[in-house]
Amino acid sequence: MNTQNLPTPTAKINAAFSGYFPTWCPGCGNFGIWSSLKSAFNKLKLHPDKMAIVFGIGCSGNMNDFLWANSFHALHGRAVPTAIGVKIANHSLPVIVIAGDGDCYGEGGNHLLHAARGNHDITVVVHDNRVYGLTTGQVAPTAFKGAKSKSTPGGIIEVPVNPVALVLTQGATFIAQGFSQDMIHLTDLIVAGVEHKGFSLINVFQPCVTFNPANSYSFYRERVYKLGADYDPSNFRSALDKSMELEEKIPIGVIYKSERPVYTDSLNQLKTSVLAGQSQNTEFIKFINEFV
Ligand SMILES: Cc1ncc(C[n+]2csc(CCOP(=O)(O)OP(=O)(O)O)c2C)c(N)n1
Ligand code: SF4
Repeated sequence: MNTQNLPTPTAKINAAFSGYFPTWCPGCGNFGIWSSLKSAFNKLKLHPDKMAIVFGIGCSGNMNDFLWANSFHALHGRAVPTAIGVKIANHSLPVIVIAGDGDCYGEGGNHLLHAARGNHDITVVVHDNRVYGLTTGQVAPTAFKGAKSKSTPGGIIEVPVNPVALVLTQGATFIAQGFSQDMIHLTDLIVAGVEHKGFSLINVFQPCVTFNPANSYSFYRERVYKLGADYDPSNFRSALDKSMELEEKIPIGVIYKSERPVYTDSLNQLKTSVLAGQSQNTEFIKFINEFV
């Protein structure tokens, strides 16, 4: 790779393009999410050094190479707990997770609900393509009942995971849904999610044009509708009702927003300074060295 193409780290440059071009299939919905994230980070004036992104494993997680920011490519299913660790180490940093539905709702599902319970102040952006893209087309947790895939040739038996209802009932304080083709709308949702103090989930409908032709761009264009000004996202019951709109018509926009203390606000150790800058780290290093 020609490193001359990389952006120079000056104070004027915000988190954006890394200089590496995506390797996704032509037409993949990940392109729209990538563009929206870059626009959102620039709108938020987030310098790459002043934020942290944790990526899952998947086609979605491969964005690690295409965005320029402090980042960590976590194990599959472990992006959320890694992000929580980063946030506790430096709670002044905006921390964002970028991962697939397999990563967040399958192998990492347990972590997601506990992140919501704790109101950990992280923003989780899920590429919901209803399939395992990177491993070439096995069924994912959000696939519709009966969906056929490489791993379910006779159709999936289980009902789909409902991400919005799941995190809503576990205490998430910001929940939104977007569509990767509507990039301006998605950019605004990402900005709002990062600005929100507390756990935020943005579930993004992302066509996988190679392994999931059933949930195509036209499938979503015919079904998604934007929540209007008359919708009140602070109403838990309304949000629960919206979370049940899964197939015929699908709401996009901010579905739920509320406020309660975030996890790190309750830790006395973090009252004076960020953990990463505190002196006990020296003791910690001494402690670790006893085992080396
Ligand atoms: C611990 C672990 N389990 C399983 C895998 C294999 N694996 C890699 S990517 C993936 C699924 C990716 O699907 P998803 O998270 O939906 O992301 P996408 O590729 O669709 O963006 C799996 C099962 C792995 N790498 N590590
Ligand atoms: S396999 Fe699907 S999700 Fe992965 S890059 Fe191709 S279209 Fe995108």
